[in-house]
Amino acid sequence: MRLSASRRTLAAASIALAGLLATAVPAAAGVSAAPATATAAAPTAAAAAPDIPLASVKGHLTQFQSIAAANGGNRAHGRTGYKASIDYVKAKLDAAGYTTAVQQFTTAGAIGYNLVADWPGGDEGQVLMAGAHLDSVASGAGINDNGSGSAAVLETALAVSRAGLRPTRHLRFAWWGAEELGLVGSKHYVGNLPGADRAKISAYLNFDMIGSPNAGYFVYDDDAALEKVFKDYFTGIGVSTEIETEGDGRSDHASFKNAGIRVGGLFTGAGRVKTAAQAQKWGGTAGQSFDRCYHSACDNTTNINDTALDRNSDAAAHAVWTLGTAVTVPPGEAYENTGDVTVPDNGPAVTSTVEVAGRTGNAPAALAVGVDIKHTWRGDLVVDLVAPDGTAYRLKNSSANDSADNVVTAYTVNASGEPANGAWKLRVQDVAAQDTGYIDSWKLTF
Ligand code: DTR
Ligand code: CA
Ligand code: ZN
Ligand code: ZN
Repeated sequence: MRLSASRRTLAAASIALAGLLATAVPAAAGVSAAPATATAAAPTAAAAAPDIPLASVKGHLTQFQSIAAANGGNRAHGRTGYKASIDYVKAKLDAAGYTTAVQQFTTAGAIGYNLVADWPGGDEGQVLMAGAHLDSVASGAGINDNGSGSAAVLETALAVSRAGLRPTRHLRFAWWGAEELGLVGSKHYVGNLPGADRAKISAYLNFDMIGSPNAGYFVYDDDAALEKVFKDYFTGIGVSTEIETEGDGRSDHASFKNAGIRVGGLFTGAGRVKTAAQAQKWGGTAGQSFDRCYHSACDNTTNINDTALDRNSDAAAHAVWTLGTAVTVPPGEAYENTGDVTVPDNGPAVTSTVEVAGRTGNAPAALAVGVDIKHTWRGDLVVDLVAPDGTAYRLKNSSANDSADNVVTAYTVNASGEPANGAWKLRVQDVAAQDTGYIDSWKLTF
């Protein structure tokens, strides 16, 4: 927080007073701080996920509707409307700088197509995938099922390009063919992926029906850490969620899960009926199915709940940004994330994630947390270590008097009550206007 001249005088006085009173930034229980040393560098930092514009997502749905109208009323496998859908999505991604590939396969006597788009950069040994099936059933345009997921994944990929995101993990997006015939496209992709390449996929996120008119907010519960990324997002916007219970195997994530790959995803419901309790918390109509046009001709652009589509599109982007800038470090002593994360000035907290895996037991009573934040007037900053179960350990409080730059400090936290494995986060918030910065890197040493 940069001060005007008059406020600097006051600040100087209060610093002197603070010195006399020997007050300091109170260290939270179990946390001690080594003295900070300051260095500065120009950041090219990754921000938090941007808002995904609903209008852009709906623009893609309008295109899908037009494609269906021009191709016999559907976008089904083996029909011209499906290949036209592939061509539309591919053109957008090629123009946005993606490396795209169309994978062919044959089923039900017709050629099917998967579209795979890689965002250049990131660790090729840690691939984060997000996908959606692009095909509809033959009876209609398939706007909610699954234009909604396809459009949200497309717009998230385009947002990555607009942001010039430099993720720590390599990002790969995919649109599957012939899901409606039994997950055929995604099964073909996973089945033809060499074992070594499958092992590089950190997670696959699936989005199939995320704009249902009588929407529910369901999160896949196949993987606790991935489920938490989505649940935390919805908690942050005040929306409660339920775990998706319409049964495993019902969409393309099953192709990945069956190959031992971690999966997560979102769903707003299909033919099942919304209960009174669900209507109470989510709105909509009890006793009516989540999507009355499921697999029907009326699954067109009027068959979308804008609020649900918007929320789920933003949640998808949040997950891609969060998981895309996280790292999974093989078992060892030090676990570090060097991805830059912009800290919004006087704004919401941001996090940088390190996934610890392969350890046994709890974290140590003297867990070393090395922090490197480049930020002028570091007194603006509040810094916490957040354990995988959400427990927060305060590392640094804000201070109106600490005008020095950068937080380059080694903290020690008594984390002996926390299981070692899981997604640990460094959470940083700038709580005062002016002065900006970014998380440069941070490290856990067990
Ligand atoms: N199989 C999907 C719809 C569907 C039904 N249950 C779930 C659960 C999770 C995701 C999707 C679905 C389809 O008809 O495309
Ligand atoms: Ca949005
Ligand atoms: Zn379907
Ligand atoms: Zn579907």
